[in-house]
Amino acid sequence: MRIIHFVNEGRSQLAAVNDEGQMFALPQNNFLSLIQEADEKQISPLELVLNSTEGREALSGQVEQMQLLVPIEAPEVWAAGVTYERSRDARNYEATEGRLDALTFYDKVYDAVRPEIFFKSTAARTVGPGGEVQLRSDSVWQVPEPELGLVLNAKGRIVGYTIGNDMSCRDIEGENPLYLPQAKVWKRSCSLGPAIRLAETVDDPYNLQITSRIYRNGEQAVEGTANTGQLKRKFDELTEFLMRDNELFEGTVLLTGTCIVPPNEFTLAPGDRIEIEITGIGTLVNHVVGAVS
Ligand code: DO4
Ligand code: MG
Repeated sequence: MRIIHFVNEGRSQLAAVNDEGQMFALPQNNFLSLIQEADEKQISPLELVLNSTEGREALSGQVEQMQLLVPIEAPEVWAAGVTYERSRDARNYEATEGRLDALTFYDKVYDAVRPEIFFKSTAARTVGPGGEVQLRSDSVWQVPEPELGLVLNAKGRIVGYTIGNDMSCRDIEGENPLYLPQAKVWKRSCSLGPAIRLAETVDDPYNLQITSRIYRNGEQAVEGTANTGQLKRKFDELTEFLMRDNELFEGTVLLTGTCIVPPNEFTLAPGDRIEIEITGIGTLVNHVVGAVS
């Protein structure tokens, strides 16, 4: 069961979409209200959705025709890093200008007990499906990072899964790891969507296929695939560290790290179209725009 947030006759609305593609209107206006209500009633979001849609007629139309909005206005988006071998190797390349001869802090964090977790975005900096992600004006090496996103309630329980794009500047981060916040956080540097798959309806979150494609001038420029089975960490391990001595807000999203990195010579350009697909969640599509001052 997936939850979408869309515009209907000028108003935003939620709907549940079952595996047959049938859509059912939900009374809650947004996903935050849905998880809050489920918490108050001490039932799972899935139970609440099933109770709310029981006996209702399916909506006409198909998800592909809807004007989708960001599925959750996450108060905070956090991200884990260097959780896949591919990411560790890419960071080592950036940080050593390709020398790859000495042990780096990326090697260390990959094997350490404590994972890398950083602050990525706020609701105001995050765009939704079909939205425009923006490039930084002071970077010449920018890439999307396709990631599985965990949607958490205030107690740190995973209530759903979504797709995230952790837009990143490889040159800024590679120059000095202390520049990480600038390599990761700026206007429209994060996107989420197109839907939230309710956690209880995912058979095995460690076996989800992730595919990323970047189109330039209508032609595919880059494609990559990976599987969440390649993740070095467990989701509970990541959420446990995020919650340590921290207050978690309802609807926080935790991105779980990238496993797909474009070839080293590739950098995003205005006009590019980014597609990120994850099994059972859908395809997140975003358009790249140049820096806007
Ligand atoms: O160490 C920097 C960031 C890593 C990251 O964002 C990732 O692995 O996805
Ligand atoms: Mg990342």
